[in-house]
Amino acid sequence: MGKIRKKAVITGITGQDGSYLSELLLKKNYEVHGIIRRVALEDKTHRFWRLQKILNKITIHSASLESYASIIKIIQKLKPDEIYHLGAQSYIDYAFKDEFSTLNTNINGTHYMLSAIKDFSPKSKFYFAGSSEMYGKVLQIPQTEKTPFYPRSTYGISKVAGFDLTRNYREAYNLFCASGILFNHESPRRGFEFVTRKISHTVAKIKCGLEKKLELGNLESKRDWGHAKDYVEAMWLILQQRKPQDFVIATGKQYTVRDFAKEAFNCVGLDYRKYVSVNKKFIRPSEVDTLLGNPARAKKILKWKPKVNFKQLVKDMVTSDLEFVKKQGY
Ligand code: NDP
Ligand code: GDR
Repeated sequence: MGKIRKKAVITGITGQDGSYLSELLLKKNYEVHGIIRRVALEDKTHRFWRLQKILNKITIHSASLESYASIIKIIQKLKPDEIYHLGAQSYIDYAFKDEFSTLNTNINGTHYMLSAIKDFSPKSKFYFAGSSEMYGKVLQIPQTEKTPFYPRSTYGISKVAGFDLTRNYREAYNLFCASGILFNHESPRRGFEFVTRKISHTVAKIKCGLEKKLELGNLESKRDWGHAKDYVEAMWLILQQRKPQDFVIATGKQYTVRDFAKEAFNCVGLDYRKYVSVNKKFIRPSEVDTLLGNPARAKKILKWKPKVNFKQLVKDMVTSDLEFVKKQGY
């Protein structure tokens, strides 16, 4: 008789992290279930691009993070061992454009998941995708699990609310609910609207003669950038602990947007100063100027540390986008 497979449910499975996490869990012999919204099911070619290779190994369920009724049906039926709640409106520029839906999806979605677990599957372990954006206008450098939050966007506010809800369900109902406070993590599967992918993709287009310039916003903004493949490993480790606890997941190193652009152009033998300019339309109404995490606790307790450094990350993204542009022609 084979060992019983652990069952995991992932919201946001079509996203960058959802796809890497699915691959990791499949490698660990989990039964992987994904919750997907209807609109995505209707546009499989575009929305499922990150999952193409594993689509026949996972089970897809259609539900909406905006509907409690649709969530409970799935949680009640599956009673999974682990739930990774990654589904969210995650792009900060958009959070400024549509504050209401960002708050609704991110806060209610998390609340519905937690409430469904409490009432229908209290043994499930729950992971919440917290973010360094919760620190916003930072009150301490570097940021640890004890640094107070000061969010600067409705996205950041929604993540603080999700973090507090997760902690409250842990304390009030004795559930295994834990948050990772993840700093920026990137990869060739990053969405095109985020700055790193915008840079790597445009660099590839410039190198192939399909584009002439790269317009960015705040070049001096500082981020602690890691590789998504390393960060989904940390999510899994957080749910393997005996006690539910929250962890900062970061590299402990910081670079500016300018550094990222410079390194990306270097990868193809070009000087970024000839191509990059600032366009005010990409500057945010309230910016998070600097983020730097201290991952000491994760290192000590989870035995986690990032394997990919900044240079390797940039190279991975640019190399992959060169292949992408050559193949797709855009
Ligand atoms: P992505 O933006 O790549 O993926 C987001 C996922 O959420 C997609 O599957 C998307 O589905 C789903 N989603 C978005 N809006 C809704 C909605 N209204 N209803 C249901 N599902 C929705 O994000 P990442 O993979 O990069 O991030 C995963 C999680 O981690 C997010 O919660 C993000 O906020 C958080 N996070 C990310 C960090 C990072 O640097 N990447 C850092 C810290 C936290 P669809 O395909 O249908 O649009
Ligand atoms: P961020 O990621 O806001 O940190 O959120 P993003 O890549 O969008 O911005 C990083 C920094 O770059 C500056 N910037 C630009 N950003 C974009 N998108 N486009 C530009 O042209 C540009 N020029 C400069 C931004 O102002 C910012 O300072 C990401 C998301 O994945 C969140 O979901 C997650 O929680 C956080 O990371 C941690």
